[in-house]
Amino acid sequence: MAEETHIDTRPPEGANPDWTVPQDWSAYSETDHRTWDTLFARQAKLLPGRASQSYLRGLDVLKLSKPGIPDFEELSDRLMALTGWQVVAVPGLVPDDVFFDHMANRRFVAGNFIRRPDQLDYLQEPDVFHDVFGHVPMLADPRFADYLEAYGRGGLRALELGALKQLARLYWYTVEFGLIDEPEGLRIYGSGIVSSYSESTFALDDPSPNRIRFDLERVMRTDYRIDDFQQSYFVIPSFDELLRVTIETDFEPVYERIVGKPDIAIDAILPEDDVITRGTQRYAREKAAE
Ligand code: HBI
Ligand code: FE
Repeated sequence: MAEETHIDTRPPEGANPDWTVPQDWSAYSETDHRTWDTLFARQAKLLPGRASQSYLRGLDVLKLSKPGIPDFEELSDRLMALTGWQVVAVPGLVPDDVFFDHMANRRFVAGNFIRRPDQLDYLQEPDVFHDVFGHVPMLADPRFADYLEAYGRGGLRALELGALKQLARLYWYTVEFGLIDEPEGLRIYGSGIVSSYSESTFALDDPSPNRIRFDLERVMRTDYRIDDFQQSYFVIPSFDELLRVTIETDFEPVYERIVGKPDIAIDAILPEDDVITRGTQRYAREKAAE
């Protein structure tokens, strides 16, 4: 999730000052574990040939196909050995500065709750399926692991510069809803897509959304929506390139250049865009007509 979060700054009852809580794995019910298994089985059938090689490799090396909700301690042991990241449990959305500080220290915050069986297809807050199935496999990729740490550091800086909106857009259009151009074709690496049954198809196959080659400044100016499919997806050439752009670019001059320019609408295509798919926006029009 990468929506500016308005949370009061005190951690909830029973949470640590950094908002972490024990995962309390033994407290999960059979229903909780079966919900994870149902969601996992649906995506595991759908994603080969759709998700990026790196995502599928992460799913495999982290042994996430084991039945039931993963135990964060076991998962963190495997992840730590691969890229130095660990998964820490939080009760829900945490304040931006807390979120960025964990990320800058290679701690991925994951919701410790799971959606109810009647919420299979959508929920607002990131639950353990969105966070662990969606985000964690990519943390096994060394370049992406470096990218997310750099993002965490950049987030703390963006808070100082008042540029959170621009940085949250970068997160949204890469970490949450990013596509990558692989030799076999476009593939998904964004967590919001890989953890969604319907969007895993929509993002690659539907003629409705735009698919535009990634450009840092373009993405930082582009609005997004948190409650429905995206109307534009941005495509990176490789994780090396995404990391290079993020590490090498001093964001301050980028923020200064952008601050005077208008935001770009979620369905817009600009003359300078390198367009892969000029979307029909049929889906958005039909939703608007509802
Ligand atoms: N907290 N638990 C949690 N998960 C998120 O994805 C998250 C968050 N707080 C802030 C946040 N995301 C975004 O607003 C930042 O990208 C700005
Ligand atoms: Fe997320």
